Amino acid sequence: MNDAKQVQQQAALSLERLWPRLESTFRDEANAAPADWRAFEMRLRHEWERLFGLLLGLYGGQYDFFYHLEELLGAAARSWFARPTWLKELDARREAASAWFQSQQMVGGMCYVDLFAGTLNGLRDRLPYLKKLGLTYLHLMPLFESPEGNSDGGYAVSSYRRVNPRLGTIEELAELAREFQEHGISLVLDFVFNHTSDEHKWARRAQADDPEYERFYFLFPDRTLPDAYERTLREIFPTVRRGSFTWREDIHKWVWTTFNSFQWDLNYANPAVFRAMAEEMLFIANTGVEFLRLDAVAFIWKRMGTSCENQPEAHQLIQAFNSIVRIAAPAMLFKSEAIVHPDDVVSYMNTRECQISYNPLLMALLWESLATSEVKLLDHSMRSRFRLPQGTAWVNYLRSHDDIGWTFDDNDARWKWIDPVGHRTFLNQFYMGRFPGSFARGMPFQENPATGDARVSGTLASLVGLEQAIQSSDEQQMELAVRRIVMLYSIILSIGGIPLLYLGDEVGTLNDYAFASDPYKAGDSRWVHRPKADRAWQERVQNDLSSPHGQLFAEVVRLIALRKQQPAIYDSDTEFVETGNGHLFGYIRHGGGQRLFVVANFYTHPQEMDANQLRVYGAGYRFTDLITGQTLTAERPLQLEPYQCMWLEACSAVRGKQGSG
Ligand code: OTU
Repeated sequence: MNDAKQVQQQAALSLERLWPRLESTFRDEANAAPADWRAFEMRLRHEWERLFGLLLGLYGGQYDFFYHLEELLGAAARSWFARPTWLKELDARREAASAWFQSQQMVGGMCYVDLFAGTLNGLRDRLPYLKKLGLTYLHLMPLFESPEGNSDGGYAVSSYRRVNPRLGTIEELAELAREFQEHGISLVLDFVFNHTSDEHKWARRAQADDPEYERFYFLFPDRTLPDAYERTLREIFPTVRRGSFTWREDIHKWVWTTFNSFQWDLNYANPAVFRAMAEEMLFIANTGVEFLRLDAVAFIWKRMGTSCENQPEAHQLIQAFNSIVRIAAPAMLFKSEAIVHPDDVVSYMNTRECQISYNPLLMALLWESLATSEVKLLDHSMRSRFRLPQGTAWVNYLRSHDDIGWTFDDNDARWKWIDPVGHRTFLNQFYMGRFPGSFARGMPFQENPATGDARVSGTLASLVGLEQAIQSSDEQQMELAVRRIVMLYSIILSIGGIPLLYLGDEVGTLNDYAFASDPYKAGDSRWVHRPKADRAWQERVQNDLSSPHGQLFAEVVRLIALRKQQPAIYDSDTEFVETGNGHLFGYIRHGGGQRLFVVANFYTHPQEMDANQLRVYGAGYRFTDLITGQTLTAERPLQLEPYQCMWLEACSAVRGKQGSG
């Protein structure tokens, strides 16, 4: 008998034993809501073999495996009974149309509750603004209880069940989720599951020498194991402290801390950790989250002698979490946050693991093309790396709350005669404004003295040159900066996947250097692009078309609305094309009876594309550029202004669409 068969049999046998026990535990609930119980049973039976197989692989060797299994199923059932009716209705709707998030109607936004709107209730007041932008997806940065002072912007969670009291309550969060859902906006929250804060009750118990909770983390009495691990670890936050371990004088132990020293890595080799975190996850799911952003997915499994990133078990863990969600909160999907090598980024994406993922490669290479004015690396990389497994979608972004890291593949670069190491140094210099002629005003993040590695902080507007242009009152540079932003947005809005706006960028918010005087933020340059929204200013400039901010805002709103009218942007593949001009990036989208040829000029000077190529890629002779509304013919070469992006549709196709109503 082969392995798969054996697992199948074991799965069936164990369910035969576990199910009656579950039935008796939940007899009262099942009697009160028999249809609910049947739905749970159906989903459980459907998922069981997969979930069992995954957990057996991860934890089958543990003496208390079946105990954890039974507890886990109990938690799933409890969570299902506690799931609000509106979410159960959403579950059914989402299951019936599982590709819903691939629609061109999707537009994402992200913000910090406090910085954007003060509190959760304040955020509810901003609903009209979010709707004006056309958002259908809103990622709220970590909002659970976390340490006072430095909490890594909330990425050090002290309780997954209590909202930070400065922002509101868990009830207010649930109300917001429901209200926003009624307005077509899906809530996105983080699952910070690689680590907890050192103030989480589990960490507190570990600090009090409780052996059960010491096993939740990685604690070491001396440097023997930390030294052995560090031989192959990458330093993630080298300016916080060297290495990945922190000495705790109070308990006389070294603690594994991949990120800040107050973020304690969880030990998923312990089945109790998996079970405990699964329960926290289900609790979060029941507040009304539709996309759970899995923070730092790459790091969750450690193995001596490896980088402890992207281990096979990391995938199995996410699949197991996913499987539990399919049983007890099926509307919820996973978003992967893996800012790692492009091959690894894609490895988290499939319907059984993460359905959506940040696209850090597109993000980094758009910035790369902007710095070099050339699209060869972008074009070459996208050709082989943009395609995704069925049922998954990219989240395409220009800026997030984090730094920009240059995560392209070294061989992709070499293929285009680019030296990857030297090129990264150039890109860092360029965006830190240290390169002659650079328009950018970025700041270094986590510069590693040992390797010379660094990443870049800064707002979209400051990185494309708006800050510098405004300071020197250079109107021409201001216009170019706005054009750069509009071009970049035109790409992420049309390339396929969910475009994601970092709120504030749509009005060209500049860097805010005030963080340097806050002792809790000074050491982390990412705060330069996390300013508190100045609402009075924003309302003033937003509608002022004489200001670059107002011009930008109007254009962003218009482009978002335009995207939503293009069936070609729905799902399907993107075909990248050779434009014959090193400054022009081009791709074709087709679907829903429409064909769009998108071309973008990454140079500060006007550029041309050959008329023949236009005819071939555009499949026609006369075109409408949907962005300007201009009609053009392929009798002459295509002319693009500096940083212009065109969405070209052949005129016959336009007529066809009208004809079919
Ligand atoms: C994530 O980012 C969050 O987005 C950050 O805001 C947090 O600080 C961090 O996790 C810890 O919770 O290093 O610079 O390669 O994959 O996980 C950002 C590392 C980060 C990334 C990513 C991490």
